[in-house]
Formats: sequence, C-alpha cells, structure tokens
Amino acid sequence: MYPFKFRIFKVSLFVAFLFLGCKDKQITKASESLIDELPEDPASIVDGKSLPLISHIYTADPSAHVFEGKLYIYPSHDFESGVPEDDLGSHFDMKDYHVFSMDSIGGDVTDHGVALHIKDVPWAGRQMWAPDAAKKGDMYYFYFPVKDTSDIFKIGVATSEKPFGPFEAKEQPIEGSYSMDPAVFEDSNGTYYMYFGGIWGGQLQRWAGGSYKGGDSYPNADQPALTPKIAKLADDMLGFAETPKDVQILDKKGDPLLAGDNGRRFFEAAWVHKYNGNYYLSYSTGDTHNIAYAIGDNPYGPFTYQGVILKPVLGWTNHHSIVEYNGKWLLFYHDSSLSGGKTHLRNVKVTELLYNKDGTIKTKDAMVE
Ligand code: FUB
Repeated sequence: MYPFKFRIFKVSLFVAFLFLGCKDKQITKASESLIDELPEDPASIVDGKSLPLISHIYTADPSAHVFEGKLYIYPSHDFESGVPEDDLGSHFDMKDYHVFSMDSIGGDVTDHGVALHIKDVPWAGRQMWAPDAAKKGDMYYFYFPVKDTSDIFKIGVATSEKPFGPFEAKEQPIEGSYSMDPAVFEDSNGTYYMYFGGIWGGQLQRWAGGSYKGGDSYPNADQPALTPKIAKLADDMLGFAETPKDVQILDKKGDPLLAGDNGRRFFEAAWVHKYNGNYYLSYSTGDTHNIAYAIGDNPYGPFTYQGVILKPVLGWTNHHSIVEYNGKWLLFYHDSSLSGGKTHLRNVKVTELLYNKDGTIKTKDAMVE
C-alpha cells in the first residue's frame, strides 16, 4: 500500500476537478440520503470509485443535456416495487420521473421533484423506463418509454415550458413508435433525430418490419444483429417525420455485427453525440454489460464499431449519456453501489470522457477507477 500522501499525488486532474474542496457537495440539496453516511474524505474516492451524484432516491439511465447554460439530468427513477426479477426486466417497475440540475460537477445537485407520473399518462400501463429530453425554441420535450395497457412498449412525449417540468403528456404515444430507450440528438443544422430500441425486455425483437408480431423473433447467431432505430422528428417535435429505419453497425471490414457477437452487438441504450464532425453512436451490449461505440459520418450511419467506452459496472445494466459542458466531455452512467449491488436499485454517476488524438475514446473501467 502506498503512503497516503503518495496516493493523493496520484489523483488525476479530473478527480481533483470533481472533488477537491467539494466535501458533501455530491449530496443533493433535497431530502435525506438512502444510506446513513456518504464518505466525506476525498481520499476514499481516490481509493475507490466516484460517489453517486444523487443519494436520496435511486436513479438510473441518465440522459444529460445542457439547457440555458446548466446541466440537466433526465434519469429513470428506480424504486423497490417488490416485483420479482426476470429476464424481461419486470423488476424495473418505475412509476414516475424526477429531473435534476447542477451548475458544476462536484457542486450541488437539485432535485426538481416529480416531472411526470404514470397516472398522468392516459395510455400508460406499467414500467416507465429510460427517458430523454430536448429543447426546441422555448419549449422542452420529454420522451419516455412505457408499456401501454396491452403491455407493449411505446414511446410517449410530454411538454413543458421549463426544462424540469412538470411535463404534460400527450393523449397517445408517438405514432409509429415502439420498444424503448429513446435518445434525441440535435444535429448542428437544427434537425432532431430519435434513436430508440432495445432487445429482450425492450421488445425490439417483436417488431420485425416495423409491425408488432406478438412473439419474440431473434436472428440466428450467424445473421446480422438487431439494430437500434432512427427516425427524424417532425417540426413540432411531437411525432416522427419518417418511418423508423435501421441503424447499421459494421465491423472494420464493413460487415454488419452478428447476433452471436454478444461482446459488440447492440442491446439497448443508444446515444449519439458529435465530436470533430463525426457522429458517435454508443450503446449497451446488454448481457456482456459494456458501453460500446461506433463512428459514422452522418446521423443515419452506417457506424463502424470502435471499442468499449465503459466496462461493466456493479449491477446488470449499463446505460449512459455523453455531453460537453464547460469544455469537458462528460460520461454520465449508473451503477448499483448505493443499494449494495441490487440491479434494479441504481444511482447516477459522472466521470470525464477522454479522447485519443485520433478521435477514439479511452476506455473507462468504473470498477477500478
Ligand atoms: O431502467 C430500465 C432499463 O434498464 C432501461 O430502459 C435500460 O436501458 C436498462 O438500463
């Protein structure tokens, strides 16, 4: 074991940026923590991992955006519903969303309260999963997946004049939407696209050809894997301007990733950001628990697989977002450290995303950093 001073010396600049002088500030201003005490000594972060950003409720699937110069986080709101765990994710039985904001990393996190509740979505049945948000003009649009009363995942939209809501949901889901994990990307020319989809509990495998087939249908291991979907958003942001299309993810030889390539193929949690004129599609590989990424030269792809951004975290799921704020690229993600490893009780974290000179991304290992 290194002497304490030497360990401090080894702290990366970013950890210093995150935590030095910020004792206690990872705790949200609101309410009490779910755990008795958060570590206060920055050295505990050096030896361990980033602390949860929010600790008075469980949060997951953080979609982060900069609106009006502030960082906003749109996460899922995990809670203990008592629903038994299964491969379809029935234990993720969330009922509402909160929105959080922060002025700086390491500063206070504000919980703006319930932004949308399932009882206020006329078509909803159960399971409010990973949401996202967008701003156009003076309006904010909140996109959320929830199962309808027939237990089929669709994507809804709700609006507000404030980035933190409360949001008012439309009477019906977005026409032509299906599956889950919406992520809205605004291109530099002001065009908005939604990426969505996820397999297993996300039901994408029931939508071959874009219509609901009822049963699961997966490609064979040697066939191209299921892909995320993309649709340009309509001018009013309330619907699709086109029929959703497949987003191709290719290997370096130009062949589609195969369904049996579990270490690299798409599972859920698509996110797109733009860096140096290139489009980066990142996603969870699900049962191999990585956040992987691929690069393309336009929002529709094809995208060429590059590698892993974030290795598996504590808990089964891995879900992230990437945003630039005050000249730094930030990777928001979650793990289950606050609940001692319970997969359905997660907490949001953040770390800096670093690029190599050639535009590839340095891999993060959250279990050891
Ligand atoms: O939070 C419920 C689901 O877990 C999300 O929609 C998936 O991406 C996974 O994180």
